[in-house]
Amino acid sequence: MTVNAKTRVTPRRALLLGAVAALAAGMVVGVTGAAQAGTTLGASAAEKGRFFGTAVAAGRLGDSAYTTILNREFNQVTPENEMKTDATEPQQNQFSYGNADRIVAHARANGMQVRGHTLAWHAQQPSWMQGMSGSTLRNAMLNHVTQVATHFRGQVAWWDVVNEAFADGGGGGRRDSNLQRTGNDWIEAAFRAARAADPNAQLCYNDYNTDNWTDAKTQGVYRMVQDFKQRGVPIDCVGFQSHFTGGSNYPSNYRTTLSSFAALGVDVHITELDIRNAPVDAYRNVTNDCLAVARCKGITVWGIRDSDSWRSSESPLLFNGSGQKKSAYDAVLAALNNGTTPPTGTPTTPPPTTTPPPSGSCTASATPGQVWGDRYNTSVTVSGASTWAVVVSITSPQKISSTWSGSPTWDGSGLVMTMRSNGSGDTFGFTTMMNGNSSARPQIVSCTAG
Ligand code: 9MR
Repeated sequence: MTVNAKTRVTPRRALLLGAVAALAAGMVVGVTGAAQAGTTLGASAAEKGRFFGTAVAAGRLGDSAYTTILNREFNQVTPENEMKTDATEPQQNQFSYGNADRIVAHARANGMQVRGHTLAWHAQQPSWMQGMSGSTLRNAMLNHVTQVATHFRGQVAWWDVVNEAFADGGGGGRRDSNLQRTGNDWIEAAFRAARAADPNAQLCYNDYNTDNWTDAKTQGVYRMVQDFKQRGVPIDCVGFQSHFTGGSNYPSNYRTTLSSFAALGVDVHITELDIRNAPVDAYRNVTNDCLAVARCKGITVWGIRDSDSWRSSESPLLFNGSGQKKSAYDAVLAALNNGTTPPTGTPTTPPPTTTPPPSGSCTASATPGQVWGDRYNTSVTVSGASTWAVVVSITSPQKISSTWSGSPTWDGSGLVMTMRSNGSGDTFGFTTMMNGNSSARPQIVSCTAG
């Protein structure tokens, strides 16, 4: 993937270009050497090493009021509907790329990167696919991934390979769907097929209601990404749709969610941002949360003007129906201009793994301790209960060789330890022998009070 000219403009180059343009216009400029604040979302985000994008509808590309804002403000686009399965393969093995190609051509002509959305999803399936099951569906899905990713090879920077595969609610498990019923490995199969078809595209998992770090759904996706990274399943990024309704579901721990996923070794993206009534504070905070996480590489809003939105009655976007900037726009631009440039090459420290507390339960946080050539320590701190049982699992062939400050019992495999409080406080610890696997780390499975 080549970096396009628009995102490659460095602050110094932007300053020089601005100075040259001003001189050409006969103005006298004082070059101070300080980077200028960006005056558009895309330019300002680019100065911070990020993108700022929007969902785009092919049907609106003929609307000059729309394209004026699009071309001025954004350096990334996501086709809102045009790359979904029903659009790209309306009849089995008959592919239809007209509208998607139009968006890609517009993006490339204007120096914008493209996020492909989406290759495998339970929704927006063409009718021929909806009725399929088993290996017939699995093969059809993999063929779709291969064909579409091949068609757009070199033109799509990121693919939402799989969209919305986890269930809402408390279980943290997968959503039931015809794809899920082909076998739990359908997601990794889709990622492998996408990598084979376009080795240079960044491959993302994308979902909604995964913003609150303590939600079971967030933890379920986290465990899947962690597992994929440990087993070498090709995944590069996680998208947080972030369709917020204002106060309640924009969680105060959103930044923790972004940084926790980033610490797994994936980029994180805010992929479909819109917020009911576009509150200034929430838009500012979301922007700052992204800027605070070095691997949060960009923000995409889900439409340009309120009138373009899938929920236009809630006026959730940055431009009103007349194309004027709203207060939330000013807040986002100011946050981008105040933001810091992410350090490059800075190692990320994994945050403690935390289990969400079921009601009446407790929370256990694991902190990495000393590491030797053949073994390492982990300490676990429990909050929310004075007596507790914490279940910890390790990865074979690793083996826990000693523990302290708790009473352990083991399952038959020796890989799952239940540690009970023994009156010595709220912290326990243990040593794990690596036995040749130096990368796996213990997982907190649950914390039960009492
Ligand atoms: O904004 C999209 C709308 O025009 C479509 O009718 C709808 C159904 O395909 O999808 C909307 O976009 C969704 C996105 O693809 C996935 N996350 C939720 C978005 C809003 O529903």
